Amino acid sequence: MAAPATRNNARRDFYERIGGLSMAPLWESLHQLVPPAPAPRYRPAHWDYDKVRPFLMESGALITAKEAVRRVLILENPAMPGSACITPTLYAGLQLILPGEVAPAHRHTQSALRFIVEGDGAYTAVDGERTIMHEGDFVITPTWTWHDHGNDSSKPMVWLDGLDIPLVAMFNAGFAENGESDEQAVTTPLGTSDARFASGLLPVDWKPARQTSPIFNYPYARTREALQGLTRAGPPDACHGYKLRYVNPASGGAPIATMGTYMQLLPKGFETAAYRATDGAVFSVVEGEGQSTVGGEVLRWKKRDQFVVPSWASVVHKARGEAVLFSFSDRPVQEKLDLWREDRGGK
Ligand code: GTQ
Repeated sequence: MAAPATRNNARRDFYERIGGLSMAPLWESLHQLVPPAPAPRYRPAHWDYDKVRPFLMESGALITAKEAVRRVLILENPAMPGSACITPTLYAGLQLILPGEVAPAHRHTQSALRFIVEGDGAYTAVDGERTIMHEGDFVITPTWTWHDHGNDSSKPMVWLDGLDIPLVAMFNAGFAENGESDEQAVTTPLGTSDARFASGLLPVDWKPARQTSPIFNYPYARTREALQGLTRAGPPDACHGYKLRYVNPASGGAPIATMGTYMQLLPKGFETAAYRATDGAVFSVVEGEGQSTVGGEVLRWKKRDQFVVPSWASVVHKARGEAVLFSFSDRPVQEKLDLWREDRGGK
């Protein structure tokens, strides 16, 4: 072998020459390409609603929902500037609809979830049926379904948008169309999907045509009742407190194929055992206040705040009073691909 300097020069020269053929030496990047454990290049982050809300309201005076199509302030991971991503696979934003406004009908292959942060009484329409939204409701607009949003109430309405935009972009599978009118025609009476699918019953001859849930609003009143019931039924899980996942009743899978959604209750003063999983997750605080220590960083949160926990970062949640947290992640995708892992630290 030649002396190190000569050898390094020879290698650099070699890399340059093969670069001309669009080739590169694997041995220079193998450890990065196949890391011994996840080494995410994004960070924990927290958005304080008291700081965010004035800007949201200011955006309401700058542009109408109609002109903007969707008046949203994107929550971008501070370690991924310009990406419009909150994690490498997920998009999140806060959408504002003022009284009397309509966000016009369109459809796209990206799936969306809405988690209602503030306000009551606005609607989302999905493929001809409307649902009225209340704080804490979880609403889906599945892939390629027509959707428009409108606010017939007297107060601003704010929700967290979660979309699989980065995943769809990675596959180059994005398509979108605008509707012919701002508001799509209502063809199905209010409450139909709820009546047909949300009571542990299904229409007798109904067969699912896709992975998406036939329920498109999972109201907070029911979710809260379920959590409350759990607290009476047994002790909390060491890592999660009382945690439920939203489900497509026709399949047992996630309501949206690409995003898992969860709601958890942390009893007063409860501190979770250290936990990590390969799905990075976006949280929205529904009730209470507390803190999460994420990879050693302390995020202090309260009702209506949003925060993000990266893949494989160790997380410990601590509630001051009783607290309720909504979250979403790409876990169903990782599970489909046999990739999802968790580390409960023995608990
Ligand atoms: O409501 O359709 O935050 O298409 C980003 C893209 C919301 C929506 C977003 C969208 C939407």
